[in-house]
Amino acid sequence: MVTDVTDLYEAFGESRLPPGQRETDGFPVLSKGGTPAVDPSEWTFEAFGVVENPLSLSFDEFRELPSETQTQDFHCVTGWSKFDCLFTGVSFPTLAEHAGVDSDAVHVMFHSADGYTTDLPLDDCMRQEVLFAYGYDGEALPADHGGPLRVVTPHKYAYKGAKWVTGVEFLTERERGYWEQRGYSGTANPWNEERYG
Ligand SMILES: Nc1nc2c(c(=O)[nH]1)N[C@H]1C(S)=C(S)[C@@H](COP(=O)(O)O)O[C@H]1N2
Ligand SMILES: [Mo]
Repeated sequence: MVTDVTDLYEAFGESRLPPGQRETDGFPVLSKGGTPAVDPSEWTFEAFGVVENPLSLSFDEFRELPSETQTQDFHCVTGWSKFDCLFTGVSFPTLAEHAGVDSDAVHVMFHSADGYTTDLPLDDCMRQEVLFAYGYDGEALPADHGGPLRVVTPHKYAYKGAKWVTGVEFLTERERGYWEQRGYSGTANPWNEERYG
């Protein structure tokens, strides 16, 4: 079963294509450096910070979590958007439930194998369409696009979606991620053109 969430823009703006964006057919690769070598058999995923049940999962264990497949749009802050991406993975709320997030958690930091980090308010993460994705188009997520596991955030600019994600940290106050420390928006709503600041 595939859930189509490409209508989520209706909660944010008039048009499916956010202002200042152009639609692209391909799927560009955008990374701050190269693609890190991640061996899925060595890889572990951690959920930590203010949680009752810190998680440390192998890739096989991660894939035993309840999963879903969604059709989503993808908006890069540099100006391209890709419609109708088919991602399979575990929703953020499902993961948060397994970790038992404490009631004083308000913010989230995602950590990646290439040293990348990105942060979001917890409320912006607790949405069904925020996925820890290991599948793309019915296949394993390609390494260039963040395989074995990445985050996707169709309601935000895509820099909020950490590729090669190795962990999610629950915080009691905001900390800033890689691009957020360099002037990019903390909230990154494409329909308000929250690119900087
Ligand atoms: N770990 C990591 N995640 C990352 C990045 C990165 O450099 N490292 N770049 C971000 C940016 S700016 C974008 S637009 C998307 C690009 O994803 P793609 O290469 O699959 O198109 O990944 C985001 N996640
Ligand atoms: Mo981006």
